[in-house]
Amino acid sequence: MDLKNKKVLVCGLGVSGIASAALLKKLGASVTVSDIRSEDKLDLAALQDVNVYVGKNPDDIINKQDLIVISPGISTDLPFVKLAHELNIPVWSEIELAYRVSKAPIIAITGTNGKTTTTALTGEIIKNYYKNSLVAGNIGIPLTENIYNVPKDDYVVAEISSFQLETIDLFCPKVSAILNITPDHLNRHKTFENYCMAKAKVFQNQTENDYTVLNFDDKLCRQLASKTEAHVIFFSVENKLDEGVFLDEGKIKIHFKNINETLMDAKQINLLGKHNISNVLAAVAISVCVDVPLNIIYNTIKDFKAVSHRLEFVREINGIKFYNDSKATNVDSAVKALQAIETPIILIGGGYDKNVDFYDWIKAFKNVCRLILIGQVKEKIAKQCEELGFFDYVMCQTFEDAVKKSFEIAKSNDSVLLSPACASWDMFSNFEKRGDLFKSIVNSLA
Ligand code: UMA
Ligand code: ADP
Repeated sequence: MDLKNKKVLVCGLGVSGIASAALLKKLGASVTVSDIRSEDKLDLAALQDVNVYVGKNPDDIINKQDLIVISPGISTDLPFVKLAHELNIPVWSEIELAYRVSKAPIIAITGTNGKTTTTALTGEIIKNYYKNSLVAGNIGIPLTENIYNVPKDDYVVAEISSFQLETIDLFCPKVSAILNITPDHLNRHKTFENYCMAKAKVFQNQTENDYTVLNFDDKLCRQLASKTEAHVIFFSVENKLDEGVFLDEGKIKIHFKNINETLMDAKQINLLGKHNISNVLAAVAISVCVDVPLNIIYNTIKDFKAVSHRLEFVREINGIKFYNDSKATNVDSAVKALQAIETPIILIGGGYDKNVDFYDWIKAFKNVCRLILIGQVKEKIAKQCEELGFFDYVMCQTFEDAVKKSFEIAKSNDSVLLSPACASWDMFSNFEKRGDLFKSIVNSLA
């Protein structure tokens, strides 16, 4: 679609909306921006020469548009989105707009957990070979912000969420990857099936000239292999594969694209837990798909460290190790943290209710000697703990009290782990604020 002089409505003025509006202006569109927040709560300074419609949903102006671009945080269930569909006005997600203008091929990494870690690592590898590549997307930098400038021979490495995939049209990555699929965001997608379908959209437009990288160890991912037209490359920590990237007796092996090599020993990875080996295998598979030399892949992995708030080691005080896993905002990620730490654990958990249950998390409490519960969902978790016969929990009203309590209870050789299995939005504006406060309280305890 040639966007020159087209009337485009950008919905949501967070980072995605602002970047979309700026790009659309550059493309010559006539842009209106909207947000449910009022003008005094918005930072409109970055946007010039746009119409502004704020303080409510844009139902009244939908019929005047040629195209709607919506931010990922906006639910497609809202009446104005349905109205646009009824009027046959295309509704694009921000990543669709980015795809339409990109000269460079896109690597799209999705999954319930491990997206940021895998995107950050893959991004480092790709940039070490394709120097002008871009790392962006759900990782925090909107795809529309800089994608326009990436040369055609480099790559865009994009972390992609289920929210962003809901409203794609032609979006087609050269390489897509689905790392795993477990229940999350059910307050938005309503059913697990809808959530899986949103994830699978990442490969809906791929052809046999593209690659879909899938986790062989995750049953749902494995089953998706039959649904993509692209060349499937599996990765696996648990199984030796005829074709793919896998762990064999502690070594990472690559067996595809006429390569049959051992890349490295998994002990050389500076990340905790088997789940992180899985992330590394995915990054290797993606990088081999786009022909990065193995020595560059190896050297980048060897130097890569945990991204903040992902099972991040904070410090040791009196023999007690403190870990910040604030980004564990769902059950599966929190289970992985418990599996990665071998000492007795004082666990801090709870937060915002995303309409999931916690039984699988509680069943993984093998090393947990005390659970400290916080947040909106603490009673629900306590009830489910009791149903499963786990009574070693205490409740705290504030986050500060929870961290101090953990220090009081912990003994030398224990670990204190903030891995809440919940989003932070009941007490914090985001998981970074929660993790940063954890680190600063821990540092003050010393
Ligand atoms: N808004 C409306 N109407 C609504 C809802 C929201 O107008 O019905 C407005 C809000 O008032 C606000 C704006 O929309 O001004 C916020 O838009 P947004 O929520 O889409 O946020 P952005 O700032 O654009 O950030 C988004 C992603 N946010 C979400 O998906 C919720 C960021 O991921 C992403 O980094 C960024 O785009 C760049 O791509 C965050 C996230 O939490 C980190 N992602 C989820 C996750 O990782 O689990 C999916
Ligand atoms: P995402 O961007 O998908 O949220 P992150 O890399 O930010 O992924 O990690 C989020 C949480 O999930 C952290 O607690 C991290 O330790 C955990 N995690 C990372 N990789 C995996 C994985 N492959 N499977 C399960 N949990 C994971």
